[in-house]
Amino acid sequence: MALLLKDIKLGDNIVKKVLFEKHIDFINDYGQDENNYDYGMTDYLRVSGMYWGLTALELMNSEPVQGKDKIVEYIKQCQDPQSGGLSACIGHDPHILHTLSAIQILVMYDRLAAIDIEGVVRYIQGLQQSDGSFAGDKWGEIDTRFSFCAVNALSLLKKMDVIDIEKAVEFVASCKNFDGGFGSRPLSESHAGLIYCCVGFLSITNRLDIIDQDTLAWWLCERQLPSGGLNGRPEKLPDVCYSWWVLSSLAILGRLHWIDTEALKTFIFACQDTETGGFADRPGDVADPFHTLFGLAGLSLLGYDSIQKVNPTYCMPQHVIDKQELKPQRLN
Ligand code: GRG
Repeated sequence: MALLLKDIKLGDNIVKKVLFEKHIDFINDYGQDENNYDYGMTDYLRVSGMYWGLTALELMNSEPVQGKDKIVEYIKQCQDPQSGGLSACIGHDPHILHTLSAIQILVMYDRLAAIDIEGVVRYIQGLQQSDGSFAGDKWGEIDTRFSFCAVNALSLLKKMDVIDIEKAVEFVASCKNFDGGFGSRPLSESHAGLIYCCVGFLSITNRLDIIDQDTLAWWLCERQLPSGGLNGRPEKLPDVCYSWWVLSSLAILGRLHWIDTEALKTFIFACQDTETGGFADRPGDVADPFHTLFGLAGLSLLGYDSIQKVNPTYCMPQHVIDKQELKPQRLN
């Protein structure tokens, strides 16, 4: 059966540069009005949303207008004193994803001392299961995203020794598919987002050797469509966020040059909203901080001038990772 190729057609008037000022204003204005309907509706992802927006600002060499103290104070209030984990917003249950996002922000701002780090370490350690996998929270969902969140956060905290790394690697290896990709659990379909998590996990644990490197890099290159954009799996539309999930994986595997980088740059430029600022998933859609971070981070990997260099494993500015003296594995 033939595969269906879904794609979009790019317009003619693409602005082929990054509209820094507009994007900075867009991020600073986003979600500032606590009485706004959208503010309440995004409670469940707030701390991760803060990581997307604040990292985007850092990559654009800018600082948040509301000030770092206010941000750190908010994060502090999201820590659950009992479990040690952090939640998406004040009063919600803790989750490993928001725990990672909080750690990333605090490391970026050099403010780790603001929270109970021992509590965080205990929380993450307690989420590891006997088969090496990690649950996202106390309710027990298992996913390779959470394995990545665990080693990402623990490596930033220099506490990798509290988990069973060998077992954790065994679980991620059991999620590898015939096409070289990885899914969320054993036998789950390969998906570029999960591949980033597994490749990132293996670069932190120094085990890129378990990857079928050429097969996986081929699968990742197959994600590029005639528009230049990348999709996350076969028969899906391109989305600017895959400029991160796919490209960072290729960068870690040392095969960034296997795709048409100029065509991808044009696609990313086309996703900018030239009126409101910010990037959307596809040209003409509504912009948001998630797609803004991953559009900018993708351009950083492609060497765009005046965007900070981003680390492909951590999705944080390279200078922050250097300061932490972290050297995730990367192939040439
Ligand atoms: C530190 C950057 C960073 C991330 C933390 C949570 C996490 C780790 C990574 C998420 C990776 C992931 C699964 C991304 C994919 C998100 C997405 C757009 C899924 C939808 O996929 P499909 O195939 O639909 O169902 P579309 O058409 O949207 O691609």
